[in-house]
Amino acid sequence: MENFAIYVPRLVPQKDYFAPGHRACIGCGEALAVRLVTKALGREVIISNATGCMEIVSSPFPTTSWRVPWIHTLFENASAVASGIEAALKILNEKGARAKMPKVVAMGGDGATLDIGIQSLSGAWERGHNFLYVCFDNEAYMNTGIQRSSGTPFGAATTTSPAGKLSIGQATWKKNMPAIAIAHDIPYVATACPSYPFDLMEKVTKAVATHGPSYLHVLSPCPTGWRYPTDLSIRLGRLAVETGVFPLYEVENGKYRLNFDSSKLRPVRDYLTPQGRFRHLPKEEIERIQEGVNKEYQKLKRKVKA
Ligand SMILES: Cc1ncc(C[n+]2csc(CCOP(=O)(O)OP(=O)(O)O)c2C)c(N)n1
Ligand code: SF4
Repeated sequence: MENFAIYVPRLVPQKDYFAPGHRACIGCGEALAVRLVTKALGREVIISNATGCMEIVSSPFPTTSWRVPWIHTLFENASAVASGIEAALKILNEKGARAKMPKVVAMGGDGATLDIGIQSLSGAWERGHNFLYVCFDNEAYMNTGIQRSSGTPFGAATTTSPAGKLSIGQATWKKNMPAIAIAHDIPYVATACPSYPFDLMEKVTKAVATHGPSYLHVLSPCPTGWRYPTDLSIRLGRLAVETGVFPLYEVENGKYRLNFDSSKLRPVRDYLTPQGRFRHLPKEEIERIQEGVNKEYQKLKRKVKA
């Protein structure tokens, strides 16, 4: 602990732009992710934030947790609003009104990003707007009561994909949003997790230094929706990476790099067992998930080698 006190303040900005006192659940991985992202962004930023847990817990009237300019947007237009802010700043800059351009960042949950906001995000990428989009992926629509999204993994029980005699839980495989971002040929795409804070903050810094659109997909463990004890969030994020369920990688101008590579991944069982949302899964379904993870991981490794 003493070592942390000496070294961490030298490595990490001490100032927080996401203030404590917000209403996130105890142990929320998403709130930690937002705190780390905003630390790395610093003060010179404008944030467009879609509806979802982080917006709800941070802005109960008349209070706010945001110590930077922040606008609450709808699900469907967080990227359109960020595009408009970026375009307006560009004009102001050209007219000489501002010496320095603040960074522009849009953010939302997996429902806001993979489902409802995907068209305005795709349009912004197509037009080449210079902003970072961060998806905080807790793998369901948590804020309205744990409904499944297209980011919910196969086999997870949610309130709209309940496990039972006739149902395995979520019946489809998780939508691969980073692959969709990469297919837009944008200059920077990366995955991250608050369980690896330095990796996460470095990627934020890199993404906002990129000219053009950048995308960061952050796995955000959620004790409430994933049904695990509140002190396991960091452990669960690490297990997602160590099992290959959520590989940490980045793609810079089409070049893939794995940030955490293990010659021998842990079995996915280690990641699934502590979570109540997978409690009902029989052995053969866990094996099926293991096969899916192996296949996707090998596919990623081939891209890294190419
Ligand atoms: C167009 C629209 N549909 C539905 C809602 C209701 N709603 C508010 S938050 C939310 C869930 C958000 O899920 P996600 O984006 O994954 O963020 P999380 O709460 O999980 O962080 C829903 C469905 C809404 N506000 N707007
Ligand atoms: S429901 Fe999950 S993501 Fe939302 S505030 Fe609670 S722990 Fe965080």
